[in-house]
Amino acid sequence: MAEVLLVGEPMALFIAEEEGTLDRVNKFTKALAGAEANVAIGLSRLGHTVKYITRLGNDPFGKYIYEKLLEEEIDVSSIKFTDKYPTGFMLKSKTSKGDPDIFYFRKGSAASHVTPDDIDCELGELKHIHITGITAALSNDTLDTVYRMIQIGKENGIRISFDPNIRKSLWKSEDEMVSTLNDIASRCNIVMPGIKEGFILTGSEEVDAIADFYLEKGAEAVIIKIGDKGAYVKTKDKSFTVSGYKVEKVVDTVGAGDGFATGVISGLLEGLTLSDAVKRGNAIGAIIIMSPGDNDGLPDKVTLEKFMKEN
Ligand code: KDG
Repeated sequence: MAEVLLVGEPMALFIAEEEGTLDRVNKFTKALAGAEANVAIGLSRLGHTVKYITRLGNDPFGKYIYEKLLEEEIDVSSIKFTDKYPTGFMLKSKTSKGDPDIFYFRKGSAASHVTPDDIDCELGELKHIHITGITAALSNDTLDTVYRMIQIGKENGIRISFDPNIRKSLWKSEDEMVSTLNDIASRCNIVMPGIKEGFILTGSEEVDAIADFYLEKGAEAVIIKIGDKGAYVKTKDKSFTVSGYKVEKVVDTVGAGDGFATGVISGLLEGLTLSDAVKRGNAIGAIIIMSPGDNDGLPDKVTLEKFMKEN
């Protein structure tokens, strides 16, 4: 097993080349999406070994995604192909203001049929498990898989980070979403919500209260993303804010949270302090929003160091 384990749904992503509503756009560029795949790519580019588990349809999107992950030197040895279900895909609009619109074609996809048995039991070098709420939302099987990952982490003393990554359209109801995501969060070591997600999940707008909510439930560290202001961090012993980086021109905000998680996880794997790991998270979060894709902007070590030195 690699240093980091991720399970998720990768999708073909079609990025609008012109502004306007998705039904009106004529030209799209094909890319790869999927929160966990983004983090896997980010970590691999920074030199970490990553195992990514999913199921893909035996179709052109599945082949495209598999090859992309291989190119990124990710361990894909446990990915299964199926003739029964298709690979999901999604559309993303182009916008100069705020977040783009997205539309999914993923219901009943191959990845939503991932089960706990898809996870290898051999641990080897495994040091970190990263989970997002997207995998939890896809189906009962993928939710069970998330709990299996947590069990593996807990039984073997492996650090688990959790990004709620709220996607309301993937859940049956808001109540179910909130209770499930909070239950998962309470079993993980590091919880990383965005401030708006923190409000949805805890009912509080205050970073300190959001952090306390999860610390009281058992998390060791809560890291709340506060947009261009950076991130607020709280553990049992201390709390602090790590300022964000200035971004010249925001091209596309999607993927910022995955870039942030990449920075935090890689920093911790390399022995950085929590504060320095979060600083790296802020840096990668800033770099990624200057590119149109969800992961094309993820830096290698040289690019990351240059950005952090110059900004
Ligand atoms: O975090 C970025 C992801 O949102 C994106 O790549 C696609 O996984 C995705 C989703 O479900 O929105």
